[in-house]
Amino acid sequence: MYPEELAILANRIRRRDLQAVFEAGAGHIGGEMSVADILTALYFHTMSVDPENPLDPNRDRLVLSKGHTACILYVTLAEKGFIAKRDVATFLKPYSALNGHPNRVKVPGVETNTGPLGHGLPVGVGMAKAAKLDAAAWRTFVITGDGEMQEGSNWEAIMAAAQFKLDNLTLIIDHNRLQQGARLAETINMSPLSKRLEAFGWAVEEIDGHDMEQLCSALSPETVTLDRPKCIVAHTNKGSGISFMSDRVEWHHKVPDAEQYRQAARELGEASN
Ligand SMILES: Cc1ncc(C[n+]2csc(CCOP(=O)(O)OP(=O)(O)O)c2C)c(N)n1
Ligand SMILES: [Mg+2]
Repeated sequence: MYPEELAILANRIRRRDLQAVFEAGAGHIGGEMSVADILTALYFHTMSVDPENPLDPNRDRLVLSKGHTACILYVTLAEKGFIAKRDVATFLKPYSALNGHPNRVKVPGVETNTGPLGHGLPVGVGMAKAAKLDAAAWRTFVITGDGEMQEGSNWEAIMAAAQFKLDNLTLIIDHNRLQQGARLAETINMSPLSKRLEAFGWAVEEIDGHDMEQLCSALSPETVTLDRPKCIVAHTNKGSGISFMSDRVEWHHKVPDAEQYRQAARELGEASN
């Protein structure tokens, strides 16, 4: 898929996510809008996965460590064919497989359960190490939030990945500068993330996390450095694509009312034309 097509698809995924959160009356819409382009690039450009064979041993793996944004992972998996599109409407409903955090037992395509922040990267390091032990070619991708990088477990994993020379591991940090109730800069300031990762022995690339061309290039195997794990610091906007949510901390967990929903849908609709 070309970058322009990917951008249109990402926008459709945003719209479906918005509708699901509105109808469910809960979700993490800000962080879902910020990660939409990253997920779209991974599933429709970079990763080798087969919805007909979700447990193919040679598949690439994605761990969405910022598991609170599960809804947009479900929408993306539905677009890719892992789950039925009509099932997205069951998000958060009783007996639905589509819970507030992703569950690998319930949802095909989900590689590991996430939700408690700070655990996806350690799991991803284990996956990448396993591939190395098997001399297998598949790659592991992990997406974390930037606030999530305050969790100490991530830094143990970062050290281990460098020690194991895991050049088959790519960490994408969704760097939207906001966490649950505040800005990172006012909580524990992680900036500059790139220098920190470099100091730990990683190859680092900083990109605009809403630019499909930059995303595709940074995710491609040609831009991997031999023997080094890679970190993509993706500069994003929480609430990206919806003017009144963009870069606003309250939209971490807020749900739009009917009028806000109509306006947001209008803006996303216009952006795709
Ligand atoms: C260990 C742990 N502590 C607290 C939470 C509650 N929580 C859910 S989302 C969130 C903020 C995450 O911020 P960030 O990682 O920047 O994600 P994003 O901005 O992409 O939504 C917190 C504290 C959690 N899920 N896990
Ligand atoms: Mg954040």
